Amino acid sequence: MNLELPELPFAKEALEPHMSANTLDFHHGKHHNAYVVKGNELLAAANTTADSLEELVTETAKAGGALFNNVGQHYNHSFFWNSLSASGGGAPTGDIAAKIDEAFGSYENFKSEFVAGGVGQFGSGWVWLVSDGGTLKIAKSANAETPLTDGMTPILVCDVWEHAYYLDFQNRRPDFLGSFLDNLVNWEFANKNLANA
Ligand code: MN3
Repeated sequence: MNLELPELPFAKEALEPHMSANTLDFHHGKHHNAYVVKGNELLAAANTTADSLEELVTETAKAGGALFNNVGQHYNHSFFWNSLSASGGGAPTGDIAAKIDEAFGSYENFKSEFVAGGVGQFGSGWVWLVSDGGTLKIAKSANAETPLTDGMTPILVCDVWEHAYYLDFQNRRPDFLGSFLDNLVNWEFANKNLANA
């Protein structure tokens, strides 16, 4: 099995001014690419029978270490690019809208909890919307960790490592998270994941 850097599912300038082409050049072209290159180097020396990325994440998570760190980062970043859309942001549409109301009371409550989750993730990591046995929840993970290995189904993710927002928002992580929800979040992707949860 080989890791492959996915093409961004939008033009590099398409998310401006909320996420700049410069941020994507570094974040996708350098940070994510480095996990792919290093992951493949380590995979060449590893014995794995996994035939999907999700299986590989679950398998390598058991041992942890450098291979998992690179594979997990590849999975999380690939999921993050799909969580973004040039025509995204704002209140949810489709089935996810009712599921969010059911779990959080309202979209406004969901928004506060998601932003608080991302702000409260100390240091580097991720804030997720997940389905846990059919119920939507906010989850946080550090570094390469992912709620996939806790048996939850990821629905959406936002990267809260500084490299995700520093060029556009400097140290203002809460503003970045608010802008992710207001301008970029891809509800179509969320609905697709919900349907498979
Ligand atoms: Mn990142």
